[in-house]
Amino acid sequence: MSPRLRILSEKPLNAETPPEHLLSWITANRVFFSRNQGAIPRRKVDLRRWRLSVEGEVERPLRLGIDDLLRLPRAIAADTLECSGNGRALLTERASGNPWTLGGVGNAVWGGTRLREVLTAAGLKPTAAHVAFEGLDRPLGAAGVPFIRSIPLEKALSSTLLAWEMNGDPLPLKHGFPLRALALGWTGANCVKWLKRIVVLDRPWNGFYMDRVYRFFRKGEDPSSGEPVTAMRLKAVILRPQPGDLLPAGLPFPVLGAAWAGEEEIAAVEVSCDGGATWLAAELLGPSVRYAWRHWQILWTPPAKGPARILARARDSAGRRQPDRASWNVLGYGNNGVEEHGVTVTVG
Ligand SMILES: Nc1nc2c(c(=O)[nH]1)N[C@H]1C(S)=C(S)[C@@H](COP(=O)(O)O)O[C@H]1N2
Ligand SMILES: [Mo]
Repeated sequence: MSPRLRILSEKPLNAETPPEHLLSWITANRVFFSRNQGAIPRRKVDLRRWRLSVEGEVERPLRLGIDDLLRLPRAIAADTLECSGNGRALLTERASGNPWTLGGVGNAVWGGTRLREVLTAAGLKPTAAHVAFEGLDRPLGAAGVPFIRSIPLEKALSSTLLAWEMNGDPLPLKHGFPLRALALGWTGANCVKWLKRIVVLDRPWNGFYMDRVYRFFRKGEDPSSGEPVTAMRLKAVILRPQPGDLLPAGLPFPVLGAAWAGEEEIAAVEVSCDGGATWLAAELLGPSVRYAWRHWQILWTPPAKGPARILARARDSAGRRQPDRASWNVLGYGNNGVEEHGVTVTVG
């Protein structure tokens, strides 16, 4: 296993990207976080035998080989992928699940074709309403439930990619070789890896990974009554300095971070280096591309010796603001609290 990642669990493999590797616009494949509910296939499937089946509420069920996909119009998209549980370990009230801190996120340039091309080729019946995806991974645990997820047809037709390339390389085995779905701007759970089957449905898929998890619910509530996790939430994270770092007084220090907004764009990031008393507009860095994160910086000259608390907050193109505090839910999804992501350093 790569020593560059921080392992949260071995079986299934869950591992996060250390903050220093989140500083580049593209997250290299070898340091991209891994999140799995089941066992990663042991080896790459033989492409001569692999088929993608497209079935359900379609006029013409299809069985597509990789060559069939390569003949479809090509699509390339940058997409920041974040696990719904990223930031869970930063919540003040404990929530169950893997203890992700900052690194359950990464940005890649993905190559493939639009899901719309495949659905159009199969011909949608008027009853079509949701699109479900199933992978080749082996379920783990007593229940042995396969990771099947569905997304609304509107998302499937407007902004979902079927990707076989990641940052210019064939999709690595860990990230879904030979094909994965990417619902652009939505959390990782909506982006099924190792695709073997796409089923068009007249309603959402009914199963464990739709109804019991990936929903926002509170104690005592039925999980299936909770709102499903879809788009990634607006969030800014501080990548440098890190909690506990010692910064020299009187010397300018670039405070660096990243921010993302799901289907929206980052409009602004503000940073406070005095625990929220005063705020400065950060400079946005790098390419501005839909569905991809923005990096940002401010130059801060720490004044007096002692502890200092740094906070960052983002605003998006829809006029939304990042909340001061996370809204707690049983499975700890969507933590985008400004306070929860604050960093305390020592100026010395
Ligand atoms: N087949 C399959 N696809 C899956 C998963 C899985 O367990 N099995 N996990 C999902 C979740 S919860 C996330 S966050 C992303 C993580 O993608 P990555 O491992 O390529 O970073 O994959 C998604 N796709
Ligand atoms: Mo996830």
